[in-house]
Amino acid sequence: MTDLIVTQHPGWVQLTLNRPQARNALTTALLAALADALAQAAQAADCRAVLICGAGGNFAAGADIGEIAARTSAQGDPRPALWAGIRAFPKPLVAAVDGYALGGGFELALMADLLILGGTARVGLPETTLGLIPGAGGGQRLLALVGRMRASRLVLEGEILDAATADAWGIGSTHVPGSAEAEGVAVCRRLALRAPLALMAAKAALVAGAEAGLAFGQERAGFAALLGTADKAEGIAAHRDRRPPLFSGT
Ligand code: CO8
Repeated sequence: MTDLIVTQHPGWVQLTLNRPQARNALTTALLAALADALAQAAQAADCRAVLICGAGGNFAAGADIGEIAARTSAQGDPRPALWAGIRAFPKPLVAAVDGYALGGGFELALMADLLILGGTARVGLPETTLGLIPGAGGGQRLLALVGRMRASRLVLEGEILDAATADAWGIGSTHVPGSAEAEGVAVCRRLALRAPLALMAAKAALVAGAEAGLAFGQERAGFAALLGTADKAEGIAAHRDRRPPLFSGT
């Protein structure tokens, strides 16, 4: 079974995260497959938009916690370059969020140009619950969307929002009562009929304007510094044992 299903449609491509047994948690291998598929879609003249969705009723429950547990230093970590590759995709990127989009999964959805919230969507950045912080720019992108106080509820308190609240806060481009994936298909069909050069130029300007001044480097450095802490080890152990963590601040 492949972890990323690539489906070609007329004028657009659908990428389905396919680790439903692990709530589509993003392993390095899955991130690499995603970055590679997007690089190919960027080059393909017959692809004018990409839809990312998840198999089994969830988008993605974050970076793979097993991998994060094993990594105690940022040295040699291939993931920042993979995230950068995903972010550099120049054509319209649509994220269809059904079920959970947490941690790195929500960070991925926040990189999209259009984020569709389905009725079951649940979004959050619970990294601090694990003794970590968002590491792929998600905290910064959320800050830009909802402002500092609301971003702090997710980032500092680990709050998880339902679809209606996320929509009310301006996190989604669209909120549908049913399937986000079905709505994403409709959106990509429309995008595939629009002027591709104009869409790329428009996306580049929107991203540049929205992301100017965000502290991506500081967020990434904070994540890297926390990888080797006792609190990260305790946060992940507590998550696995389904008990409240006891943090020491070391
Ligand atoms: N990683 C690995 N496995 C996972 C993950 C994950 N993030 N999430 C769920 N799974 C696995 C579980 O371990 C479980 O496996 P098994 O059946 O073998 O025990 C299976 O998926 C099903 O999980 P649950 O039984 O917990 O399913 P529920 O439906 O009860 O709950 C939840 C679903 C709420 C999504 C729950 O699984 C959960 O809380 N998951 C963890 C969410 C989380 O903390 N995410 C943040 C991870 S840290 C992160 O994303 C950092 C990003 C940094 C990016 C920068 C990199 C450079």
